[in-house]
Amino acid sequence: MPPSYKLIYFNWKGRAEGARYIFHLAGQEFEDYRVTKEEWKQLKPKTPLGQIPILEVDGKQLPQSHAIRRYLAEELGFLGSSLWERAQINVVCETVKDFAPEISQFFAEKDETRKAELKKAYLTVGVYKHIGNLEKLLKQNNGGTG
Ligand SMILES: N[C@@H](CCC(=O)N[C@@H](CS)C(=O)NCC(=O)O)C(=O)O
Repeated sequence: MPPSYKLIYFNWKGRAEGARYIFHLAGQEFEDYRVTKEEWKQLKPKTPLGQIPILEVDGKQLPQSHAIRRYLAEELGFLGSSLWERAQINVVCETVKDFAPEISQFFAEKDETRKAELKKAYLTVGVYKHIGNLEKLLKQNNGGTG
């Protein structure tokens, strides 16, 4: 019998969306549990690292979004069939991770004017560098087919 999966995160895409994609791609049922800000205050002290996402597998808790995605990819058959394939997949994962620091920068900014400037700079320039890198990887791997 397959394990029971519960993915716990806020009601937005953020650090849980990759795991949600993996579940959907695999056709694997899971509980997509969306925590409210109020609920989070109660839940936070009971979590392994005081942060979400958390994946519960048969009740066991796994924190850290990258660890969750890699675990699910391996468990659900998306982590390659050789060490070389796995390394190539990890190259894509690391390239996707490169998006995060700039997004976090404007997300965390408290000054609304500065936040808008950082967001605009990211959406008009920064993001294209990372998308360009993903496109290079796609071309180098025959459009993702191998
Ligand atoms: N390195 C962690 C970072 C997790 C993280 O920063 N989670 C945020 C939401 S995106 C969080 O739990 N914020 C609420 C809090 O820290 O109380 C991961 O990738 O899972």
